[in-house]
Amino acid sequence: MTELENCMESLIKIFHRYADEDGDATTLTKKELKKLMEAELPTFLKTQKNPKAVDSILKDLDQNKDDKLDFEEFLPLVVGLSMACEKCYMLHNKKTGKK
Ligand SMILES: [Ca+2]
Ligand SMILES: [Ca+2]
Repeated sequence: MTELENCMESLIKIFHRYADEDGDATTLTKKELKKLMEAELPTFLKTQKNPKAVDSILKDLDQNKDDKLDFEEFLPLVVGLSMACEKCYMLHNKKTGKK
């Protein structure tokens, strides 16, 4: 498998690992999302000063308003964070380049 294929597989595996906790592996409940973010995105979660960050993230992403995230609803979080990371990466490169 290629590096990108591995990344996609990891993403799917991580989603299902946490989604499976209540027996319904197709969706993440708020509790499962919180666990996933605490374990897999601790750095991002630390930058969120709002203690209800997970709640508002869930609300933002939950398209069909069932208070759960399916894989399709979960992906924009990863995409959004990746875009933010990429910006930081570019910024970081620029900064170190200037020095
Ligand atoms: Ca679940
Ligand atoms: Ca939903």
